[in-house]
Amino acid sequence: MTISPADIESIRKKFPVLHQKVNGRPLVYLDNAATTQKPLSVIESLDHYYKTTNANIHRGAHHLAHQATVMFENTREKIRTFINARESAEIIFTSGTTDSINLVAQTWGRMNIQAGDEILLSHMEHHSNIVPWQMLAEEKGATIQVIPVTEQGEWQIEMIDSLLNKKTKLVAVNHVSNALGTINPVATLIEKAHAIGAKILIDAAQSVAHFATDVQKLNCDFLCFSGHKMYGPTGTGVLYGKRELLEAMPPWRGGGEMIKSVSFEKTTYNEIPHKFEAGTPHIAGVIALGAAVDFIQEMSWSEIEAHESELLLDATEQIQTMDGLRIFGTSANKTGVISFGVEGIHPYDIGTLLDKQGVAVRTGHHCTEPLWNRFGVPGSVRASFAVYTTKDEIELFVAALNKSISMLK
Ligand code: 7TS
Repeated sequence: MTISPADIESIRKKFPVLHQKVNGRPLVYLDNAATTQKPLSVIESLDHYYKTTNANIHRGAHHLAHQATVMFENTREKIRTFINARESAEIIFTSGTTDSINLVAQTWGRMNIQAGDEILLSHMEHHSNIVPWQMLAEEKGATIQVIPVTEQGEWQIEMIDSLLNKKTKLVAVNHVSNALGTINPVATLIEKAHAIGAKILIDAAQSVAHFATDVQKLNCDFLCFSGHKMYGPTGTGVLYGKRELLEAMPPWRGGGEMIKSVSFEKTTYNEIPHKFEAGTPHIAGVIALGAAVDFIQEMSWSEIEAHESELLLDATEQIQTMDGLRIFGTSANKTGVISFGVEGIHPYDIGTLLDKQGVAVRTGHHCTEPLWNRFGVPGSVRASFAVYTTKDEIELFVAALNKSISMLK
């Protein structure tokens, strides 16, 4: 069941930023893979917290400190339910996906990766799921292996069995590609990784706002995502990890909150999740992330998925026949992301002309340079949808694209 146009209108009313003109035209915001806009409930949560509650958490004996702690921990429980983790201690708050991946690389990674070991990534990873592993591999003398990507923008599945071997200690892949929109068959890879004794991290930055995530069902070891791509504030993120792994990992950043006791002779560390949350976190942001989870859960996943895939189908049908246009990522399993190029035209020029018509898209390499090298192009134009995107906006985008191409040819 999809969301009715009337319901989309009432959803849009919750997003003040959408109701403005850009360059004299109604804003058509199609850069949701970079960051989603925020509903009033999230904005008001931030405002309300600073107006009524602001205090530091976990340490104060006073009323406001207690209130702030309860609200902060309440979001941890909401996130636990949201991804179906066993317990809220398995939810660590970070500043985003990048921070979460670096945390795993610098703790689990430094403890478990040795010279000669292999880390398996895919050719469609975001730089933040490549560079932390390269830094680790360089330090340890380990090597990076890569799952190749097909012309359709899918993993070359038949290569996986030969890439996984006794030396593979970690697999780190995204659930959904930010550059292509491909939904990757992570469940199969998780099983295969475990069969050879490797751990597996899922970069869920582009999936958590678009379909249900169940970490117990997936049985992944780690899962990372950002608050700002799921209608929540920037500067918030999550690392999920299985309890036994988190407990065995050394702490990363040292400071307040992450300790049990400190002396110059010996410092002992706090329990999880606090062991990994040194210093004052983005308290207001985490509380507002709870409001973002509530916003998503007011809808059903089947409604969100049906709406976003209708938009994808609609936009794909209309643009794929345009002269010289090539869509990158043509898998049957995709979220609402269309990446494309037009022969003889630089993506940046299309993006600039679309912007002049009020249409916000992203152009460039989208932090996936190895992927574009594989396709032999410098990057793409990317339109990405959210639950508030309408069919009318797709029409405006298509018309603006047609006009831009005819001006540039
Ligand atoms: N992983 C994936 C799959 C992503 O899409 C991104 C951000 C990240 C990791 C990093 O997330 P951060 O919140 O820590 O920055 N992707 C994009 C994008 O596609 N355009 O801008 C940011």
